[in-house]
Parts: sequence; structure tokens; C-alpha cells
Amino acid sequence: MKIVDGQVIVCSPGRNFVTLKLSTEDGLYGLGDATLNGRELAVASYLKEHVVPLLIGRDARRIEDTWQYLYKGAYWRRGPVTMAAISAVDTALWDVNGKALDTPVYQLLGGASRESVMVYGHANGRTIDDTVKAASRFLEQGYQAVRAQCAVPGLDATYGVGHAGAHYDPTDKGRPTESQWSTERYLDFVPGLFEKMRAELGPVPHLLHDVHHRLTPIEAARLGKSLEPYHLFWMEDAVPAELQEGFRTIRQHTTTPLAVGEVFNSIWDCHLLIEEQLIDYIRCSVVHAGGISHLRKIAALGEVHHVRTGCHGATDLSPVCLAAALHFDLAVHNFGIQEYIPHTEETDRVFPHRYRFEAGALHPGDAPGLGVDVDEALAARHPYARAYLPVSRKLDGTVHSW
Ligand code: CS2
Ligand code: MG
Repeated sequence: MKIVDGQVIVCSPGRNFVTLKLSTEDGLYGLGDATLNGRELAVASYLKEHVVPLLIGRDARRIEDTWQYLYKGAYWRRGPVTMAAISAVDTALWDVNGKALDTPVYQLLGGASRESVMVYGHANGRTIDDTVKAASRFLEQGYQAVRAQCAVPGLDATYGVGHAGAHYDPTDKGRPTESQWSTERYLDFVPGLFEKMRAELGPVPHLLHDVHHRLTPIEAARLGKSLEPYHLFWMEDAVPAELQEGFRTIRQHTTTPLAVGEVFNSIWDCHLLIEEQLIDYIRCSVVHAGGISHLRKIAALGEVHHVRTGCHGATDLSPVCLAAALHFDLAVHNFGIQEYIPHTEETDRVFPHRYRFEAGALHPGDAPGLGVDVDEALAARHPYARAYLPVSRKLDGTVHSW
């Protein structure tokens, strides 16, 4: 089953996406998400200029060999651009092999380990009451898990809080906006949010929170301790995780479960966190961490060390990535939860898919392959528009993690 063509489709139905389409001599094709939010064209170029020429003529059934060929053969290993490109190739190969075998990918991954994939919604608000109301709406829709993010009083913007009613997309066309950050105000405020959430919603719903890389380990330890009475499902990205050892400090001080990994792009970014059981959930995604093949290896390491999966699933990861994640989630044993933010209707028209939401969970469907497609004519009507994620600064002007 030789690869005869590789197309890189860049489009922007509301936000930018990069999609790899690999076609085989059998007239089949597979899709892979290659979107790296804010640096999309770097991956598109890496694929077009350096990867696709190497794929032509290769046997599409040799998924693992192709992964190793692109990883070791590049010499310059790892990094978000390289690994997003490898992820896209890997995902497209799983897709086209599923189609060739007339089988949904989850069946190729060992079959279903559960009936469906529990997901979490995203409640946010400009006040605690608004956030609690938003969370209630998710629970009424059948969600069992909700992330809560609330505007911190005195700050001009807070991560995860969109404009009232607008579909949350933090990117800015043109140049990055700059938003304020105050650790003190944030740490003083967040425990009150979850005290109210628990008082209003009761003990059952899974509550999650994304710190978004903003704290030091000892600050994260303080926050984790302060949240213990509200037994969160997880506290995510408490600190930037380049220093994996930093999580030892957090772990020593709090029983609040820890999640990290959406910015990781290989097992080498997280093996110490997993081997030392410094985290409870690994957030690596299909599109950023080497595709389905590499994500399985990360999950396997996690299984040995009581770490469950919690794949990243924001709307800058395309429906192609979400479809692939759901096949992985359905099959992997140590599944934890899947992030889910519905894409815009236009995005869903560009990327028709078979996954379906029901009662707080998603199922990838049983179409051969991943069960997702791309309408290239419609995609062409949504040209790329350069956009950037915001930049964060402390109140004194010092650049901080956004
Ligand atoms: C966030 C992401 O969903 C999350 O957990 O961390 O929305 C993140 O801000 C974006 O994916 C960045 O592109
Ligand atoms: Mg996050």
C-alpha cells in the first residue's frame, strides 16, 4: 500500500488548522492534524519541504517504521514543530490503515476498554456566581465533569474566561495582546471559587481547574492545599514543567491530584514525572506528542506508575485530532478523562466527523479509520490568518507564563 501523495491543507474556519492528507496507490487517504497554535506555518513547511518528499513510495502499513524513520532520521530530535509533523503522519497512517482494513482505529488498538469516553466541559465567568451558573448548565447537559475558570478581580483578563457568550478563542489576529497577572490576587481568589462551586453543586461532580503554568512549585503547593476541601478531579499545569523535578515540592504538600502535559511533545518531557508518580494525569495530545503511536507508549509508562490519561482537547486541536484521541481513549486501559470543547459549526462543516456526544461522554463511532474527513473546497474558502496566543505580564511589567 504505497503512499503516492501528501497534501498539507491550511485553513481557518474560525481559527487556524493544519491538516496532512496522505493518499495511497489504492485510492485511499488518511488525515492527520498538524496544528501548532500560533506557529502553524512552521509545521506546514516542515511537512511540505522536509517530510512529504520522504513519504512518497513508502509502504503506508509500516506505521512504526515510518515514525522511527522520521524521528531518528531527522537527527534533530523532539520539539513542538518536529513532533507535530510526525504526529500528523502517524495519525494519517492509522487512519488510512483502518480504512484499508475496513475497521475503526480503536479496534486496531486492542478494542474498546469502555463503552464511551468521559469528557469535561469548560465553565467560565466574570464572577463566581456566573461561573457556578455556567457549570450548572454543563451538568444539566449530562456532563459529569466541569472545568471552572473565573475572572480574578482586579486583573484586566484571566486565562480561560471568554467574552460573554463568545466561543472561547484566546488567539489574536495581528499581534499578541498582553494581559496582566498577579499571583497574589489569584491565590487569594481561587479557593473561594471552589468553595462556592462545591456548596452549590454538591460533592458529586468532577471539578477541574487549569492554573495554566502560572505558579512556582511552592505557590502551587499552597494552592493545592487550599483546594483540598473541595476534592478537585485535578489541578492542571500548576507550574511550567520544563523542570519536572519541581513537581516533587508540590507532591510533598498536597493531595490535590495533578495534571500536566499539553505542551509536552515526547515521552522524554514526562518520564520522570511519571516514574516518580509526581502527577496523576498526563495531558499529552495526539497532535503534539508524536501521534497515536507515541501517545500509546506514554500511556503504557503511565499505566505502570498509576498515572492516567487526560488528553488535551481545546479547539486549537482540530476535529481530526479529537477523532484520533477518542479512538485512543476508548482503547487505552488507564484512561482518565478527555478534554472537550465543541468546535464552531463552520469548523465541523470543514471537518465532518462521526464522533458523537451523549450524557457527558463521546464515542468515536465505528466508521473505518478515524471517522473524520476534510471538505477541501470549503476549507479553501477559509484562508489562513496569522494569529498569536496572548503574552502575560506581571503587574510590574515582567513577562510571565501565559
Ligand atoms: C488550555 C488550552 O484547554 C486547555 O487546557 O490549556 O486551551 C491552551 O490554552 C491552548 O490549547 C493553547 O493553544
Ligand atoms: Mg490547559
